[in-house]
Amino acid sequence: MDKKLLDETSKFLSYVLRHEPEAIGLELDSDGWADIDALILCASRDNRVIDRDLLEKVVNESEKKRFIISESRQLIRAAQGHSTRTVNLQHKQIIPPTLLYHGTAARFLESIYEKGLSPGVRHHVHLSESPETAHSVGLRYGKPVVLKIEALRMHEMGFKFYKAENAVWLIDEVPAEWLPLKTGL
Ligand code: HQG
Repeated sequence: MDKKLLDETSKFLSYVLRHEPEAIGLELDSDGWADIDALILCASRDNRVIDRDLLEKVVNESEKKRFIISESRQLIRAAQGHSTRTVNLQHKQIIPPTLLYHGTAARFLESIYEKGLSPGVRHHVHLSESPETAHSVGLRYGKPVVLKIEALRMHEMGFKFYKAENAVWLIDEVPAEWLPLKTGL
């Protein structure tokens, strides 16, 4: 199948399953699930031809495992990254590894060191297990910088860490005092 079609459909799914379901008249439940038949119908009203075959391919071929289809094969949701307030995904709270990494762009550092890492429009700050992944996340916004976060120590101090179904780590915020010393960047 055409890679361009897969990419476009993936972007469309991110948009409606994470951010603006109402843009196509779709309803998500509080766990973020959308009915697949309803999604296909709403998309077709928006002049987008999506069928189950295409959806399954996007889900299976997403390297980041962005989307999940339910066991019943009737529902689909984004694993993480939501901004829509209608969804309140209960991620699994678990003990993090010693270190986690946040990838960002150099131009954000001044504000980050002033205010700490905040989720912005999303529901959580995103962290990765590997510095390489964090590096590629940072690349999306400019000159990448990888911030090393002492996750286990934060957990011991009472911060809650969650892991999404696609292995992205989530935290509500990282206060500035938990950021690595700027001189070490
Ligand atoms: C930055 C992708 C200024 C933050 C990736 C980031 C990820 C601040 C940007 C997932 C700040 C938000 C999430 C502050 C944080 N001042 N800037 N106080 N606090 N920032 O895209 O983490 O392809 O919402 O560093 O792989 O970049 O969508 O978050 O640069 O897992 O599946 O504000 O998105 O996955 O940007 O990326 P984002 P993110 P998908």
